[in-house]
Amino acid sequence: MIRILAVVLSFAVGGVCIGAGEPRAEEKVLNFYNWSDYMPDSVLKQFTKETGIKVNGSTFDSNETLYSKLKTLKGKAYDVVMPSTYFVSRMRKEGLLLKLDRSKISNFKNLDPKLLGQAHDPENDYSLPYLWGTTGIVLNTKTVKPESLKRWKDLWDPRFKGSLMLLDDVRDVFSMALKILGYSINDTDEAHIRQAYELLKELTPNVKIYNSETPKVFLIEEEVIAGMTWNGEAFKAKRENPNIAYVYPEEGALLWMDNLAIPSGAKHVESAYRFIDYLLRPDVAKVICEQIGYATPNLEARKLLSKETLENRMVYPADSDLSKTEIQNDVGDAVTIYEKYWQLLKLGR
Ligand code: N2P
Repeated sequence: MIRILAVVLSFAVGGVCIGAGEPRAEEKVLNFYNWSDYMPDSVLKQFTKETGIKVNGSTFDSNETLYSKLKTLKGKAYDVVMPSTYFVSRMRKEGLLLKLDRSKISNFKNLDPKLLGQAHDPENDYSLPYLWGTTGIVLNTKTVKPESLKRWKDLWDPRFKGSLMLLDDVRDVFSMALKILGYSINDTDEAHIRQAYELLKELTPNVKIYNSETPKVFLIEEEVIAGMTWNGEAFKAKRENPNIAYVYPEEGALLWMDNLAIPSGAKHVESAYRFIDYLLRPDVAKVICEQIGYATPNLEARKLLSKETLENRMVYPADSDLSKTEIQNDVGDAVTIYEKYWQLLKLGR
């Protein structure tokens, strides 16, 4: 009876039941958990068309949300996820990611060796770069003169009272303050993080909104006149509102990279490999870069990009834009210190 029930159940969940003892083919489904506004629909549709694999996409707006979902659901609900470098470190150390079988990723060869083998995953055993970018200053040239807003610290000017947007992202916001103070954005010293918090408290009167899900909307609709954002969000906003400009702050922009990974509890591992391999195809990576407005780590795709994209500093920073930048790394246990001050800041204490 129990056996019959098991067979019926496995059928009911949509599995292709071939018969006792034979391997069960994987369901043609992929559960993809990605940053919001980070993948063109056309790219997902094309994947389904080519493979017959249905993509169930859902989105998050911070690494912290992604991490807590993976923790609570033991990574079972998703097949492909997109942590930033510093969360790859944390997730792989905690056993949340599957060790990748490179033989299933034929397009690995297209990736820029300079962006592989980084500290967060030295052998890229658990993650592969998807896009990289910066966090910098955004402004609306109709109301703010670009010459008047060149430094992070300029955002503290009282003329911006109640009119700025900051990312709803603990590490980005604290990194800005740490940069102003001359510390590393990966600082783990509580005294320094506290100093950053004190500085950020002084910025509070200028902050109208914290948002990471749809920053471009607030920019397009001119609900804020300046602030902090990710380069691709400024790129997408500028497409619809030509007054939007992006500035690499003098103290240094923040550098980050987001990565494809398979959670250790993933149920559709074959689909996950096919998807990752598809995303690393040059023609696909090119469309992603051009539509989403972040730089691709795919060298073959880069060769296909228009001159216009390659020369657009909102997408590809010039070398000089990257002077003084630092890449965000895992801060280990200090993450709880950041969290504590972030909560205080958001509560206005
Ligand atoms: C896009 C999110 C960019 C990710 N909405 C920043 N790491």
